[in-house]
Amino acid sequence: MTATDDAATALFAELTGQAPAGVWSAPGRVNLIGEHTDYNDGFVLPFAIPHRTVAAVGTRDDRRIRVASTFADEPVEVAIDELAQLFPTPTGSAPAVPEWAAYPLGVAWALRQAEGAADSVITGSGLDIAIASDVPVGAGLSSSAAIEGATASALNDLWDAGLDRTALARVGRRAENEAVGAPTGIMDQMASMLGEPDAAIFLDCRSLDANLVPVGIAEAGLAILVMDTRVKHAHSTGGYGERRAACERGAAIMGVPSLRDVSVDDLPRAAELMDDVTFRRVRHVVTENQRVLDTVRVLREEGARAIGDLLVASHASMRDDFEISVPELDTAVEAALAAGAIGARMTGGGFGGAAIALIEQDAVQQVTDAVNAAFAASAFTAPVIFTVTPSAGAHRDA
Ligand code: GAF
Repeated sequence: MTATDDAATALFAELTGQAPAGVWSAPGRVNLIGEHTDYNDGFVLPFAIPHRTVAAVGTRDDRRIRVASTFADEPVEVAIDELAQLFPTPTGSAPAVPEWAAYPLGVAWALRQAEGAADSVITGSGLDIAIASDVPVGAGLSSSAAIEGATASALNDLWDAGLDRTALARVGRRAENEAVGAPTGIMDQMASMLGEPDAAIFLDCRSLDANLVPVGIAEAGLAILVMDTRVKHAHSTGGYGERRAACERGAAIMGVPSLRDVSVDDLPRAAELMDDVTFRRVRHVVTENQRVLDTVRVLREEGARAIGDLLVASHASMRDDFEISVPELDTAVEAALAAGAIGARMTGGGFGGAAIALIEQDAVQQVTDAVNAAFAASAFTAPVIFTVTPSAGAHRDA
């Protein structure tokens, strides 16, 4: 049991006066490379991080669900049969429950309708769910997918739904899209469900075929540094949806179902057919897909030390073509590289959040100091900097 397991279990006891029937957890993620490619049916290469969200859950016999969290003042309680009136949240509206509660309640709603779920989900018992987490919120490290993964794993067991990990990832994504109202892809949920120690997940977001790629970071004497800029972002508002719409526009102009079907060789024709902004959005996605494929090949053939240039090119493409970086992210990347990082890039949806740097293990302090100094020189809020290693996906802890 971890400290976060203990926090969720203590909250459950405070809420119910009892011990939970079980404790489930799911991790956040770092994306090594492949940004904004998931909803374009493309390729991504994320890995699960050691930070986890924990759900301590027990059944109750009145067909009501109560959710409580260490980061909310009050629990939220609804009747199971009311879920279908609460969700889906109409496009552009706020959820009918506090946003944090829309994640676990949205999972319960989506799981009851999931394709392939056993009929027992319809008669499933009421639940008390107590949530604790050490995944930083709003840092681009998928705290949302971690809540969804922990809750979906618990409900899958307690309601005997019989869903596999990919189906549970789909449940989480549906909750995020339709209950919370964030138009995200499926990368984060798949990373949180499928993570394994020492491996990244090479995911084809069209087929959902997932292959583990050993990253060998520690063996190569390297480390991955996360630099959380503390610029908060949210994907239910603004820029994320606009980028997604630009990608759909670009695919329509090219006459293909999604940008996955556009290759680097098609880019000159794309440049002739569309306006400059749409073209640059398309060029990011098309070249980023190729960079994921190249990174997987280089990792397998040459090892982690050889992927630095691909990470740097990915960041430049997000900064210049997709325009989802912010000055704090650029500063973190530039300062890390100047201090000797092998590669660095922002990770996640952008508009804030975190960047990662691939560095020598013995350079952790040097790079940390350099990034802190660069933030201080620009009068930015001090970043939070820590190392991560690829870790296990969702599981039952107790
Ligand atoms: C966010 C989304 F949730 C993912 O689906 C993905 O699109 C990512 O941004 C960008 O790669 O994390």
